[in-house]
Amino acid sequence: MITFHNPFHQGHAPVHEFFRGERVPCFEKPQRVDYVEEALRLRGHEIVPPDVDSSPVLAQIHTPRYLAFLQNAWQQWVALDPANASLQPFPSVWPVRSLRSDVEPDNFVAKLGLYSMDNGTPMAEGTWQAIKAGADAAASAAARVAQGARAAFCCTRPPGHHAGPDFMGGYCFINNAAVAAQWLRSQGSTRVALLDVDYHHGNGTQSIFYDRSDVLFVSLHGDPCTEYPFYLGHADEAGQGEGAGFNLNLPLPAGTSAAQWFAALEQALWRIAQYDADTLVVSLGLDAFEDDPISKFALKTSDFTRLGERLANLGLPTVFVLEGGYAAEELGTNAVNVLEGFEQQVAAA
Ligand code: SP5
Ligand code: ZN
Repeated sequence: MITFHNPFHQGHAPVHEFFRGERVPCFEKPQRVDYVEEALRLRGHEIVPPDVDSSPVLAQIHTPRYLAFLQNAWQQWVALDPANASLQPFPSVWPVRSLRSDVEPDNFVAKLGLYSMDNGTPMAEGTWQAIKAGADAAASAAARVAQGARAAFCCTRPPGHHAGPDFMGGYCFINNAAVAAQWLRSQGSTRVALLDVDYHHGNGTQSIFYDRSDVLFVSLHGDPCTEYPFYLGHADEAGQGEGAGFNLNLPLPAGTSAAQWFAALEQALWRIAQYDADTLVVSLGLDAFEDDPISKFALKTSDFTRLGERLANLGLPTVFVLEGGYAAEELGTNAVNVLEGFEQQVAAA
């Protein structure tokens, strides 16, 4: 399967995040994607740079003022004080209920809070270049599938599925899977299914498509009553307006076994088949892995092969987009297992 990689991901390399009030090393680190690319090369897969500009589609899924903020954020941070160049910006104030988010403040830290759902999404000097190239890689993978490829993989970081129309969060800035889905829509797909198998609910993707029926969002994830992102991802969120009935959340308790997880996957696949999707986007988080350091599902390395096989059985043109997964060394094997499970099943069919 062809892989579109992100030539600039290493420029997004913040050092710290917060855990229980203390600064700890970032879980979402450049080595994640380096391990995946190494495994892809070792197993003979083609890796190419992005070949399309995602800009037109970016403007359809994120607001203009949020995109402008992302593009200029680092420059504004350093303009506050040149010494900031060696520090990371973190938000410290947010417009929660009853406060206004329609007026963009001038103060940089206030803007950062306006456009953030958490303080867990650190930026670095190269963040904009990295996230724009990641969106281009997602659009490129979608373009290849729109041109007739059975499948393509977007191997990028930072991930995207927590990023909503006008906010970042959960290590995510631009919603790469939404970019892929919107690209497919612009190229003739009429019913896109977006399946999210990351351990964490894809709140950003859900929000982007919540009132639309042309993109069905289906997610398997840790129950938000106990797991990040906490404030979205419950089973009663079914979509609204035109989108009513086109959002399916399958929350599972922390500690869910692989057998229970695959039973929920069957429900997800059944809904996608019933929708009569013509194209599939997979938000491929690998943090359902048993040894993931921040997650609590129990998939083994061999289960990722089985996941790829099951996805292939849908018989749909498929775009895979890398999301989370923090057991960095094992990410390579787990990612390639999904893609090869998929390819082997296609070849056998
Ligand atoms: C894309 C993605 O997977 N984002 C996940 C964001 C999770 N953010 C909260 C991280 C909390 C880390 N908790 C550390 C627990 C160490 N035992
Ligand atoms: Zn995750």
